[in-house]
Amino acid sequence: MYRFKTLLTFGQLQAGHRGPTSRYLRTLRSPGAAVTGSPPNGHQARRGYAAPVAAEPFLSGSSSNYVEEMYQSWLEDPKSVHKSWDIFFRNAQNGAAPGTAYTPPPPVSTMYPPSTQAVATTMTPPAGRSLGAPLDRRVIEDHLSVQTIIRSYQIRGHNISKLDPLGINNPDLNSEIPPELEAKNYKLDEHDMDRVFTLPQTTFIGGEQSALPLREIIRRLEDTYCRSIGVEYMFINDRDQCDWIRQRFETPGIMQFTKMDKRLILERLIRSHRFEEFLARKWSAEKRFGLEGCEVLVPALKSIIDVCSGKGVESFVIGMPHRGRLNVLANVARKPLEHLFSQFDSKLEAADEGSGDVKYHLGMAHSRLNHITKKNINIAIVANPSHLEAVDPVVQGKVRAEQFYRGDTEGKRVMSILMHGDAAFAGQGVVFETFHLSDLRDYSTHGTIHVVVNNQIGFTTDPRYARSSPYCTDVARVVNAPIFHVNADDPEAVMYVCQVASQWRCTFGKDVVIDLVCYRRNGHNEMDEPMFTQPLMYKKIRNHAPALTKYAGDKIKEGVMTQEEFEEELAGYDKICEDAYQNAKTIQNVKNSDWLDSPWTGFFNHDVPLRYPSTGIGEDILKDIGTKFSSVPEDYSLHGGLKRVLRSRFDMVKNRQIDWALGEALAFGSLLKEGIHVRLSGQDVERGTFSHRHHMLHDQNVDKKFFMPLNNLYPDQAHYTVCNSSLSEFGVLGFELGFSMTNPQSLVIWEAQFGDFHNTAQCIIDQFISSGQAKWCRQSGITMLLPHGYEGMGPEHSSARIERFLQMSNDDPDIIPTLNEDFVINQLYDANWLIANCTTPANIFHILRRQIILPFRKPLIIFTPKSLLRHPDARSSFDEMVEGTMFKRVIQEDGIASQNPDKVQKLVLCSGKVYYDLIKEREKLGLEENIAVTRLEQISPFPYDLIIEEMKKYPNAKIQWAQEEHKNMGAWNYVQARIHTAANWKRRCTYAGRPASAATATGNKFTHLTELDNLLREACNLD
Ligand SMILES: Cc1ncc(C[n+]2csc(CCOP(=O)(O)OP(=O)(O)O)c2C)c(N)n1
Ligand SMILES: [Mg+2]
Repeated sequence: MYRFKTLLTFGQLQAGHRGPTSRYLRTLRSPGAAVTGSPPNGHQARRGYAAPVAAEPFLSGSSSNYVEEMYQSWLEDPKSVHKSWDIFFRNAQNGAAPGTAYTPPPPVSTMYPPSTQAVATTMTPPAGRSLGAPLDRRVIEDHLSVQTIIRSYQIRGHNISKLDPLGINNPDLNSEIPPELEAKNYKLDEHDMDRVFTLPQTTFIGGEQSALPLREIIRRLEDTYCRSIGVEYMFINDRDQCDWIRQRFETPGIMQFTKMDKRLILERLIRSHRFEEFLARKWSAEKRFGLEGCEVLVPALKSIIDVCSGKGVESFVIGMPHRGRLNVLANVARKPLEHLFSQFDSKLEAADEGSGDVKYHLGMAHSRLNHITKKNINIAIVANPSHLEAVDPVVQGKVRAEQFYRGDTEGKRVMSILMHGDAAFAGQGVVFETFHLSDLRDYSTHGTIHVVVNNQIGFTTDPRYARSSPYCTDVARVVNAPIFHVNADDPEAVMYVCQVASQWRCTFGKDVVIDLVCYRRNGHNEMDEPMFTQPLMYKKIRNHAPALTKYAGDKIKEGVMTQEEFEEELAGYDKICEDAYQNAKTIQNVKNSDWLDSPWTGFFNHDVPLRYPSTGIGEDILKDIGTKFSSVPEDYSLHGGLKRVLRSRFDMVKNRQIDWALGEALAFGSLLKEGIHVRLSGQDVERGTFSHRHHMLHDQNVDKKFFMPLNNLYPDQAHYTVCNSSLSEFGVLGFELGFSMTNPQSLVIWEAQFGDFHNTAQCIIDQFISSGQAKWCRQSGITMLLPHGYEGMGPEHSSARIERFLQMSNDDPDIIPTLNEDFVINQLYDANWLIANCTTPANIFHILRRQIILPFRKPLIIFTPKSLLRHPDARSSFDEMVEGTMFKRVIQEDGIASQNPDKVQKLVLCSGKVYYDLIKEREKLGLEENIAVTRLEQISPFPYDLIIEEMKKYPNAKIQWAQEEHKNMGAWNYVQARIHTAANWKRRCTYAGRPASAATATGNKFTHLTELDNLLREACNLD
């Protein structure tokens, strides 16, 4: 086994080597007749060969495939191979010294019994030697060479395929010919071209034939691997999958299109082409990021949708960048053209809420009949920001959610299509993160079709300076996705590749990449001059006919369509555009909600007035869920420490008390009971980073045996998903955001390991979460749990950067909203997101429930504690959670100070765990009568009503904000302005906290404690 592996590795290494350019096999080609023979015997792949084969001088590493096949045959039946191989394997197995296992074979006449002469004749000897001569070492060597040639084309043929429509670039950034594809390296010459060779089982080029002349072998390999399609798949470590691909590309004559097929391609190409022309004509000074140079994208996508719809897919979720987006919206998703065209009108006012977005970022959702399959399909194009590739994980999350709610466990009914630019696909790390979700149990979407619009340029940057990998698609190799490179000027090759990719996705449920090698006819946008930076390329493009011109010319010649029909088609589509253009003029305003990618039909009941909800539940339910959550399951051998955790939970429940973990679990459990799906995702969330959660109880003796209490509460409860994610923030947060977009009746939570790690997902937070509703009218209840707190753990792990979230909150610091009975709910409704820093388990229970019970959805950011998870004072009683109770936006001082408020000299406002430090210090100094400490639990939107009330209660008190974060961080900047506004600018709020700093926290324990001491002293200072 080891030896064969060594050989294979050596062979692959060889395949990766590039040597000097010289004549290669293609130059030897000329037509040759095929020779028939019996197909090679099938055998089971089985390894166990331990002889020192690699040491044999006549075996090069690249012969391994052939030798392996021989060896497998020999293992099954020693007579099935030539006697020389039989002797060789016997000698090798008996431990012959390197170089001595090989014995020259006997004459061919003695090799085969008469009945197998047909096979024998396929092993034609070299020129000048008669058939009767001994089948010598040369014959074997030549056969091995042929096997290697076949394998080399399979591995490297794509490197020399004709992919660039302009004929100037190499999509793999290398113009050299791989040495494996050079004849001189095989000791074969023109004389050998008509010799017949047996084909190995690893090729389908023979069709019905098992042997072919070398000339024909090479011709077929060239046809398959070196024309308009470059198939890159030999890195896939699954023989069946490789065979599946080989069969679909190598089988002679497999790429066939009927006249109807070709007509359809042409019609679709006409639409794609003329759409851009129409826009260019009507709005010549507008940016549209046109598709010119890759018009084939539209028929390509339509072909993918046709095939997958035929295989049962009902819903397609598409993520795509700017390039060609308008065309795809119009011609693939069938956005009404008048709506699209109206977006070009600068005089239209917005008719509904939201600040909107530019037209090439907007999304949409549409249901329609697929005319080819006659089935109904949904197509959603997900809205996205400029940030390239950021939408990838969002699309995947949305797809996963759709699959989940439909019970589509294998992704047969919902799928994603992701489009990419060549520069972005190679350059953006989130692409890699998204690929790594593709095969994970709770994140897989069971195969995505990726389509790269590879126009061989990124804005002004040449690919040679945009990536270090040969192809822009190499990132996909990490997940063993086959990659089909194809020349976009060959529409039929493109359609074929799309069909195979679609079949692949529907057969294997795995990702696949289509690399449309094309060009960009104009500058990056239509206003951009490409000749500044790519003069040679653009001189070539200027003289390069569009794909439609070439394809139409060919097809008219071929009789697929007459010239008149072609012109009618053009005129017909132009008229459609012109009519829509006229209709667009009658549109008076822009409706942002027309561009929603995830409409929640039935969720919004506008007849019911908005109401702030109670979120408490019956004590019996609290007790029931609490007990089930803390019971040791039968038949599970649990860790002793875990049993102790469960026992202490059990005792708390008995005493009508909860800690943090129980508060969270009771919120989840009660929502699950009410039919709300809860999904908690993030790094190590199942146990919890701080070992406080334990939502999966692992058996100590049996692998993969675990118990999930929250999935075993009630028979008709909703499903609870808790999943440890890959070590990604950008990808996983994007994914969960996408998941949250599908069904408003679900609580979707992403937890950061430590709050500060969210900043590697900043783009999802800035571009999607904080502004998604304003830009795209899209609501999301995505909930982020960000562990936060200064506990002396250093600059990282301490701060979840509260200040950043608050800075992006949309409530005005200078305006007190009208304080009527609807103030609270209206304030929540108007907010772009909700930000909280809770100090009690009851409050975390309520805020999680409020997320679902609110009649609308807003992202929720919760700064969650670390030390408070086990703090003896951070406990709540069932009394704070029963019916009639609700989330406390502010927890007012309720101690001694509150009983005699006039005497209070200072009102300290704070948020989060510092509260516990403050009251301890106050107690230590005996200032309970003098200082009131009030907690802001919901920081944003700012609870003006309650803070005004609290400040009025202590008319003689100074007001101070105390925080453990540095002065330029935490909530200070946000609350200062609002506290002043709440006080009608009549009372001043001072600051107690750490001084401004560049780093979020000190790395020095002593400094940490000194700083804490100072801030507590300052907060309790009454001078
Ligand atoms: C994350 C990010 N960085 C930079 C940009 C600016 N930008 C917009 S398009 C573009 C080039 C994209 O090239 P490519 O991915 O090949 O797509 P193409 O425009 O060629 O279709 C760049 C750098 C961006 N939009 N997003
Ligand atoms: Mg590009």
